[in-house]
Amino acid sequence: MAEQTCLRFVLGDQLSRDLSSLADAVPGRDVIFMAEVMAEATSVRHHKKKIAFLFSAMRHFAEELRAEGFEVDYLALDADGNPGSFGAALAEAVSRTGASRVVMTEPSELRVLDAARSWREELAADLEIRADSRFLASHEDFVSWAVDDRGAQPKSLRMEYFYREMRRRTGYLMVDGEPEGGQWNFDSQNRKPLAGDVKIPERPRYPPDAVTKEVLELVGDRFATHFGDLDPFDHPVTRADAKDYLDWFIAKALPGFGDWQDAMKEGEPLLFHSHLSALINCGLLDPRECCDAAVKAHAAGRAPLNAVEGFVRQIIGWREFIRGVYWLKMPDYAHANALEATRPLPGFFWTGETRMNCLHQAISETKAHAYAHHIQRLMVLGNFCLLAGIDPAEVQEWFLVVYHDAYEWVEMPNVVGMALYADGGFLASKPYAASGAYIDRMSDYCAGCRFDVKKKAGEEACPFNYLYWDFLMRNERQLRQNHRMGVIMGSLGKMTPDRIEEIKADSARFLDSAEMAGWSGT
Ligand code: FAD
Ligand code: DLZ
Ligand code: SF4
Repeated sequence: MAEQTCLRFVLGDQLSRDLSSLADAVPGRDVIFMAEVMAEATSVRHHKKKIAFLFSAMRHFAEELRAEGFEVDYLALDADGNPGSFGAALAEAVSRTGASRVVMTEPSELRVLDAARSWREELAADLEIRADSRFLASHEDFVSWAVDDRGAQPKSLRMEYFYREMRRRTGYLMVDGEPEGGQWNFDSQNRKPLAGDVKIPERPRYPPDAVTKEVLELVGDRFATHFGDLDPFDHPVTRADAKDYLDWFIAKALPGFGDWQDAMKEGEPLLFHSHLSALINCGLLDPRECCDAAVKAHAAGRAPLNAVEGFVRQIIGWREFIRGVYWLKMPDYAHANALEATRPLPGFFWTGETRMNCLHQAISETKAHAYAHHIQRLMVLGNFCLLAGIDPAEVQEWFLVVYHDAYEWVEMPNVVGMALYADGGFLASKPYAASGAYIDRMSDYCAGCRFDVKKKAGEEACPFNYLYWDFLMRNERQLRQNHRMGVIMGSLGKMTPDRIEEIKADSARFLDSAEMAGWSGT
C-alpha cells in the first residue's frame, strides 16, 4: 500500500531547514504547505517592509525546498481564491492533497497556537504540533528554572540568573566551570558614548532579485496604507545571504558591539549592532550558530570579550528569557498595567513629526528601516511612553506594527516588562526611567533639538526632564516600595512645594498640548 501523504505546514517565522516539523519529511511522499494570508498580514497593520521581508523570505525558502525535491504547495497572497486565513487555507490544502496527517512546529505566539489547536476539531486529518527546538531552552527547561518545587509561580524573575544557568548549560565563554575573564557580565565597559572619530562599518546590501521585486510590487499595491517605507529594500531574504551577513557582522561590527552598544547617533541607525533579530526570529539564522561564530571570533583573537559576552548574553540570555516569560505569563500578561497608564499614544508616533529630536530620529528611522536599535527602543521610545503614562496596550500594538523583528512573544515582554514596568517589576528590578541627561550623554540628538536639555523648567526645557519627576510623583505609592528606587525617591521627598508645583504645571502643559494628541489618521 502506498504511504500516506503527510502535509508539513510551515509558518512565516519557521524558515529553518532543521525545523522539527520537517525533520522526518520525505520528498515524493510529503507535501510542504506554506501560505500568505490576509488575516495574518493584517492581524496588526504591519510595517510594509516587514511584510515584504517575510513574504520574500518565505518564497525563497519554498524554492530551496523544491530544489531539494520536495513538493511545496505555496499559497501566494494574490492567488485566486486565497481564503485569507491559516485555518481555511490549511483545510483546503488537506483536501487538495488528500493528506491524512498534518505536522507543524508550535507557533511562536499564543494567538496562533490557540487557533491551531482549534483546527483539530475541523480538519479532515490528524494534526501533530511539535516543540520548537530552535530555542535553546524548552518550555519545560524554563518552567523548571522559574517555578519552585511546589509549583508556586515566582513573584519576579531576573535575567542575570537565568543567563548564568544558560552559560553553564551551553559552555559558552566558560573555563573550568567559571566565567571567562572572571566575570559573568562586562556591561560596565559597554556604555561608551560615540566619539567623533569612531569609524562605523559600512553594511553589505542585498539588492532585490526577481522574487523580491514581485513581492515589493504586491506589498506596495495591497498594503499601501500600512506604516513605513517600502523602498529602498536591501535586506537578506535567503539562507545564503543571511549567513553571508552574519559572517560580515562577526568580522566587521562585532569587535565594536560592546563598547558602543548603548550609543545613539543621528543618521546612523545601526552603529555596531548586529541587525540579526529579524533573521533569527524568522528562522533564517539559528541563535546557536550566531553565538558559535561570535565565540569562535573571540577565541581567534578577532573580537574582545566585552563584545562577545555582551552579544552572547543578548541571545542566550535576554532572547530566551523573554520567550520564557511570555509563555509563563500569558494570557494575562497582555493586559498588565500595574501603573494604570491610560493616555493614548500620541499621533507623532506614526509620523515622526515632533519637536523632540530624539523621538523624531528614532521614529523616522523606524519608518524608513522597520528597525531601531535596543537603546532607541528602550531609552527613547519606551522611556517616553513610560514617563508620559501611555496605555500599555497602545504601546504594544505600535511596537508590534513597526519593527521587522516583531512577534508577540518577543515584543510583549520587552514592552510590558522592560520598557513600561507594566508588570509591576516581574521582569525588571526598577523602571527604565531617565531624564534628558541620559539621552544627551549617549547621543548627539540634543544638539539638534528645539528643546534645551540643560533646562529643567519652562517652555524651552527638555520634556524628559520634568516628565521624569512627574512620573515619579504620579507613581510614588508603588515606587516607594522598590528598594532600588530609594535614593531617587529620597530626592523627591526633599523637593520644595514650589518646585513640585512647577514640575506638575510644566508636565500638564506638555501632556495636554496639541503635540500629544492621539492618532486620528486612518
Ligand atoms: P543586537 O543589539 O545586535 O543584539 C543581538 C541579538 O540579541 C538580537 O538580534 C536579538 O536576537 C537578541 N536580543 C537583544 N536584546 C534582546 C531582547 N531584549 N529581547 C529579545 N532578544 C534580544 N526584539 C525583537 O526581536 N523583536 C521585538 O519585537 C522587540 N521589541 C522590543 C521592544 C522594546 C520596547 C524593547 C526595549 C526591545 C525590543 N526588542 C525586540 C529587543 C531588542 O531591542 C532587539 O532584539 C534588537 O534591537 C534587535 O536589533 P539587533 O539585531 O541589531 O540587536
Ligand atoms: C508576520 C506574518 C505575516 C505578516 N504574514 C504571514 C503570512 O501571510 N503567512 C505566514 O505563514 N506567516 C506570516 N507572518 C508570520 C506569522 O505571524 C507567525 O508565523 C505567527 O504569528 C507565529 O505564531
Ligand atoms: Fe530629546 Fe530632550 Fe534631548 Fe530634545 S533635549 S533630543 S527632547 S532628550
